[in-house]
Amino acid sequence: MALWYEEKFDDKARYSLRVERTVFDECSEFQHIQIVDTAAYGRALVIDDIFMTSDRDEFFYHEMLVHPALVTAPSVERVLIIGGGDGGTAREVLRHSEVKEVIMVEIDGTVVDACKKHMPGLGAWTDPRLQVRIDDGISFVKNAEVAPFDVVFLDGTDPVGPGKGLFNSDFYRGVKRVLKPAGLFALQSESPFYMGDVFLDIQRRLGEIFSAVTPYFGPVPIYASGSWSWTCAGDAIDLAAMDAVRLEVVERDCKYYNRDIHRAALALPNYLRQVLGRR
Ligand code: SPD
Repeated sequence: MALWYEEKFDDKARYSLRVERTVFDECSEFQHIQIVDTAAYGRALVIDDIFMTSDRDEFFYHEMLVHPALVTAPSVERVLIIGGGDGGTAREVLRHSEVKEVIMVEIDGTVVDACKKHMPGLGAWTDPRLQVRIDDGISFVKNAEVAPFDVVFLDGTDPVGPGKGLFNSDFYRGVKRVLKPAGLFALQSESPFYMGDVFLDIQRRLGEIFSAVTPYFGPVPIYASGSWSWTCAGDAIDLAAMDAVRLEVVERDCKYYNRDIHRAALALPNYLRQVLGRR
């Protein structure tokens, strides 16, 4: 009999994938981590029963989290990633040759070890510019004595488990503390359709801390509803101003991202213009 793995979006909807084999299943100090072979998406990482990423569709999510910020930030030498334990975000960041140093602060070493072993294609773990610290990202941005970053990425889970604290204003203030004045903060901001309340809450909180907040949109097939959003925030950002050289180099090898996708992703659908008061 076929085994189906189910993510419950809420009490009204679920998403099911046929699983051929479980390759990793462990509860860490923080969360339940599974790596499963699915018939539709290949190998997939699941945390606390929520699909995080899969070999087949990960490029949508990681390219869209990373490149809009990295082709528009004034400089990209020093990059901080909070979360991102599967390695996909760091891999995309490291594709930019102007990036000199990437610090990734991931709370759960079990995710890093499991992904290195079972989903090795996701990461660029041997790149000497990458430094992985197994530590709490919330306290890192609040307390760490570090030189400021050009760009900070948040690549966490949904607001459950250890990921909850990554969706509040204190954390966002911490991010601002470690950013250069013209720095840029990019994060995944959930499904605007299915998790509209979380999406709006993120926009509102960021808007109280940064002078510009720009959401943008794209597909991530394995996530709730498939319609996803990311957001860039900063005090001096212009997501429409793409650096021609960085763009040219990076878009060549992307599977999803390119300059047309970048421009189109910034378009606000009417239902969101209305709720965001941007009519
Ligand atoms: N609904 C799941 C959202 C998860 C976002 N982060 C995924 C991690 C991929 N690197």
